[in-house]
Amino acid sequence: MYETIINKFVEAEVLLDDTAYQKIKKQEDALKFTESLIHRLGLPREDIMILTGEMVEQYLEDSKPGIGEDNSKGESSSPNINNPLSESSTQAAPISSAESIPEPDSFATDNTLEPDPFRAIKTSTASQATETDNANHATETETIQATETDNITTTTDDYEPIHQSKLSESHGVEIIKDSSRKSYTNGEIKDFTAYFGSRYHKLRDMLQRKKDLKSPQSIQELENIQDVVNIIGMVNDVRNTKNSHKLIEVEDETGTASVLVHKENHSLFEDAERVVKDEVLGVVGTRKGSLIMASQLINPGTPRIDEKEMDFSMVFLSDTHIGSSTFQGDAFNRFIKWINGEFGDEKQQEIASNVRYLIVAGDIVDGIGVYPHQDKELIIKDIYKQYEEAARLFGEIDDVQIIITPGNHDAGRLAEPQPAIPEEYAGDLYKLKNVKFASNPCMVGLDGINVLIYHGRSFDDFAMTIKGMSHQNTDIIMKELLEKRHLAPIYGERTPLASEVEDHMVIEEVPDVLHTGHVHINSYKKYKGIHLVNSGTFQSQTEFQKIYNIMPTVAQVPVLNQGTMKILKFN
Ligand code: D5M
Ligand code: FE
Ligand code: ZN
Repeated sequence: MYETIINKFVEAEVLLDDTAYQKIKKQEDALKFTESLIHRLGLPREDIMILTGEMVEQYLEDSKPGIGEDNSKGESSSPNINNPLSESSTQAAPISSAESIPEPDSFATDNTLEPDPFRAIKTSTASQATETDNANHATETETIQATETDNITTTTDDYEPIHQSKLSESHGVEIIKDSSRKSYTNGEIKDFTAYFGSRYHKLRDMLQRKKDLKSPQSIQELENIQDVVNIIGMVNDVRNTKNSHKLIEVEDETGTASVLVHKENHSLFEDAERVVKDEVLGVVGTRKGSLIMASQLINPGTPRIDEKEMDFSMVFLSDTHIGSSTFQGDAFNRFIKWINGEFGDEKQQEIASNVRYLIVAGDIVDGIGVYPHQDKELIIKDIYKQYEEAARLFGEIDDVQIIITPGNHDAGRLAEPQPAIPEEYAGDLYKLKNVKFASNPCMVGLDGINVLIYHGRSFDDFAMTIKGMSHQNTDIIMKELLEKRHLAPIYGERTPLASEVEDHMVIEEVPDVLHTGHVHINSYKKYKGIHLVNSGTFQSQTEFQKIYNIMPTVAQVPVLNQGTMKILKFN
């Protein structure tokens, strides 16, 4: 019942301070009292109002028969929009000091209007990576000097690094995390609960390492806390209020709470605009009734890492879409020749000679029946034959270790985490001695450089949900994934997620490289020492992509050559 009362005030954008809340609770029919009080407050107002105990007293006074009627001294007081209670009373004094934010006395955290130096969700100040062309007639090489995109000082100083990967002495391919073998689900509801429980606890552990969240309260406990509150919750819902503030509903194991972010608190509001459903978030704020006025929204975050030395190169591919009539076979053959050291100028051949690893991050083949009328665009209409062709092409690559992970066009389970492409579909590929298969997502160590590989299906959800995010700027989304420490937080939209007993999509270890694909558009940025790379495609624009106005960057292959990113063009 008290929740209903609170929700009524939330809907009306009225914050209750504690004395008001206590007084309302004491009323005989608190719900009815609430309704008539809200009615009296009137709607709409320009801003959120704070209801104090004094204002409730005043309302009670005014409601008494006879009282207030003879207060009029002939002056007609004009209605005060910020103080609707005073409309019925010419003695507005006790009420008039308690209205809209910001008001230091009634709004305890007036410092929320100041930019907070410990903010964990950061404004993206992405500066474009500068590109230098080393044009060549055969192929083109671009060295991309990534400018750092983050402000170093913001989160690192309140962060205790967790599990940072150390420079491993290991050589060769080490599969650090692969969910293929662990993945199982019987689709029961209890798995669903276990899945979100696993997500919550993994991320809560990370959040509790933050200075401001060392001893968070449970939501249930909040009722007894007057002052600053710190909670860790999973986001149930995020929406705009009538007056364009942000209302975030969070949940922990003890209950739910509504968190309000005021639109005039600009930097915090920007953070709130990047909040998505089902992420796990730390909230610091002040309690007003059961509503929390946020002063900080805190992400699990990613610490800055030291870049490791590398004396070799790794090549990033994805979305080859073999089997599609739009697969660019000629360009791909040039790529194969280059990686084998038989194509390109001297410099490019030298890069090729450094290459030890090739990662293919999903959509190796075009698959069958992935979208309506796809068969019209297929040159190979049999999934087995598509993988045979893939095996023929990748089989031409010598002396390079290849790692293949699935995408949404590949055979096998579609729900993420996707186990490795099953051998029954890709027998010939499995026969190749230099090919290893892993899940999507997975973490592999390549001579000690840890690469987190994720196809990127959740980019569709971010592009759809968050202002300023799109398929054209996946680097911004990748930064957000790292800060949220989750590869696909939004449940139930475009990214199918399997409710496993454990959430394998949590980014438990900070990688040296985050490699994604899916959007068919190359991107590269460096963020906190981490290389963020999207490897584009070898498929020209499809009819489907025409509808969505997706302009792919075709046959442009990123190569991390001894620590420096270069793009080689084969079209
Ligand atoms: O994805 C190829 C491109 O199409 C990529 O940019 C994402 C985009 N895409 C994929 N599915 C959708 C939907 N349902 N809506 C909008 N855009 C989409 P691929 O995985 O290769 O098909
Ligand atoms: Fe694709
Ligand atoms: Zn895809």
